[in-house]
Amino acid sequence: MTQDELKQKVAYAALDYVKGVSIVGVGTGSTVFHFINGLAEMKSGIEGAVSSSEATTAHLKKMGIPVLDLNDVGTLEVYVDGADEIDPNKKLIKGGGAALTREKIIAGASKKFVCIADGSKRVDVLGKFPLPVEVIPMARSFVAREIVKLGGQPVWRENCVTDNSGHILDVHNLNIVDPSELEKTINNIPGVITVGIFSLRPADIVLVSEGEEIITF
Ligand code: ABF
Repeated sequence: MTQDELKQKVAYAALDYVKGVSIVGVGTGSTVFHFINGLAEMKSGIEGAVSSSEATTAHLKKMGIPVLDLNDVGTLEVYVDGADEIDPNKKLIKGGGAALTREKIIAGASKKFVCIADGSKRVDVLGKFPLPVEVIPMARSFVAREIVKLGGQPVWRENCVTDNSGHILDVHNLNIVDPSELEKTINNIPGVITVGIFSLRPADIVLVSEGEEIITF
């Protein structure tokens, strides 16, 4: 199977978790792209979706799924999203698609976070994938210097402006042994909008496609 077929397979497996749910939180990325297609196919019973990015909003609308404002719907039953890295404790690195802030908001507002990915995203220790950090543009250099003090090597993702008008630093060379601690530390640097470690609010269920198999943990 190609990587895209693996993404589609796991995305369709996640449809089991949204049966009977009227409003679904929807993440961003190429795996979620397939999930939205699946959602559109089984649309009966779905009132609408809360979207984590402009790209997801556009695809949801194209597939005929109403997009709702998080402020109008309260707590969500289920949020389905991908990840860039997943550790054995369901802690994640996200933000490769620059949608981390809205993704973290929806994860926080959801009772159940179902993470979907192909097997290549599994790691023992987070940090091989450069850690995305969204920052207020004027704080970019300051935040970068603070991150250097923590041992990381930040690289400005040039030509990337997020849906919230933020900039992204991709931090290389971090071996994230205590993800919750590092999440709090980076969150506390003035000018940081969101750090792409999802540890304080990890996934609740991870579905991973490995060949023909779907592994759940
Ligand atoms: C988003 O989609 C991100 O947080 C993450 O960067 C990405 C996952 O990538 P893909 O599904 O395209 O492999 O949820």
